[in-house]
Amino acid sequence: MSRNAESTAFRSALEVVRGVEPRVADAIAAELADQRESLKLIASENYASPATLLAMGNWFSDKYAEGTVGRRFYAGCQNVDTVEALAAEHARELFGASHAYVQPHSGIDANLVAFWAILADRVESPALRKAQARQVNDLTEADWFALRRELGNQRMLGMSLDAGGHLTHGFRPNISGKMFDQRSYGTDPATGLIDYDRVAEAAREFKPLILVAGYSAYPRKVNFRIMREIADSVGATFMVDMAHFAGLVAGKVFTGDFDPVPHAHIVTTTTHKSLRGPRGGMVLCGPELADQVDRGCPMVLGGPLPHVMAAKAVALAEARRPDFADYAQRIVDNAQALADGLLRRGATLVTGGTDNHLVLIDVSGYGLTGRQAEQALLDSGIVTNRNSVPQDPNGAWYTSGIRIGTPALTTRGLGAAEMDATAELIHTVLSQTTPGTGPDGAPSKAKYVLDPAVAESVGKQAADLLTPFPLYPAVDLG
Ligand code: DSN
Repeated sequence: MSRNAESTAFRSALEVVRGVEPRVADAIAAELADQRESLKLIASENYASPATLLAMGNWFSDKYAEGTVGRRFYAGCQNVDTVEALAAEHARELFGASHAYVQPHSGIDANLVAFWAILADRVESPALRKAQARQVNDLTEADWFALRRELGNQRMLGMSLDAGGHLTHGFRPNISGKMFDQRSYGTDPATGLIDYDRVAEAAREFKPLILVAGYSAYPRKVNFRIMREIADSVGATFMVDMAHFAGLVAGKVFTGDFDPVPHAHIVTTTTHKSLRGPRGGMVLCGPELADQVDRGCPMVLGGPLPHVMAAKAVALAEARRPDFADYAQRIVDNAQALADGLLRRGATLVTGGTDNHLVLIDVSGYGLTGRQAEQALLDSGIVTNRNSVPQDPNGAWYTSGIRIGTPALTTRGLGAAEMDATAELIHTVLSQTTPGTGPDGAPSKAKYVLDPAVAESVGKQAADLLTPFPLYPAVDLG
């Protein structure tokens, strides 16, 4: 697409929206302006291509398509079949998987599809068969307990949330923690790294039906070959949630023991993080689980989102191009440059560095909670999110960590020099912020004090850093 065509497309779209509800058009334009101006370091976010964004804004949104390609519960799905088949084909080719299911609307949906596929494959349960005929959301609490009794309180072993795992891997307030009798493995307190011997020991003791690997805040590679051996040693199904690092797998930065696809029985992912596609999810598996995975809708999902599947096909096609491998490598190079810059300036990093796309700063070294640090950085034009660190004394709300990631800034074109400058800006803000007090004068985990002149100066430097790397440079909304 020519640069002119991109600009015309987005301008025309906004003009049409503005004709109906100008406030929505204004909010869309304001979102682009905000994203252009902010130093976005949220590890789970990215910037999808204009082609991916445009593939979502069309009449595919109007179509119901429950079922799978060629076996729909609605007539007239021939064009949806085309885009779903294309997205699945690109996914299979990109990741070397024998089966891809591209309907999940999000990461949790992808994980629920995988959980139910594994249960259906492994457990004989009349209640489960009954449940499969209905939407999961229709089940009452009593139904859930009956189902769980019949399924024998199946067990799941996943990485704990504070060690970097994800809430859908069995965290109690999440449905996964209610579906399963769950136990978690953590990281070595001395190194912050996964201790595979401890995982094996937990697996031997607990004998899970499912062993889950994957993370949202662990800054290191995981050895999936070893994890598979552990799963096999206790007869568990090995599932990997690669949502955060799918782009690094697609770009062949994670290969061999670190590529989950050849080692796991089933792999789930989102499509919008390092993979740089539209918001959504996906499941990859071998032939054994394919039929059950394809029952995702209606077992777990509502009608598929054909417009998003069209965008997944576009983004996956982009990820198959040779330049995506270069992009994926630059994500990791940038994360390492950022980590080195922070370490040189005295920051404490969980595990002492990174070998993926993210860095986890333990901000207790600056005398701050994650919440204080997050807000002070935001005041200074740096967008991050607070995150627990292992054995976090401040819990999941205030936390002691700041998670930063490089997929988005790498998409804009920033490199090692800009990462070092970013480390300097982060360090400046964190070292000049002090904890504040509440109205009663008591220490507060949320309040903080940062000289507005420092915030303004850092904000200006952050904006200057971005100036040579415009976001969506071809798009001029006028
Ligand atoms: N919320 C995503 C993240 O930020 O890691 C994961 O679901």
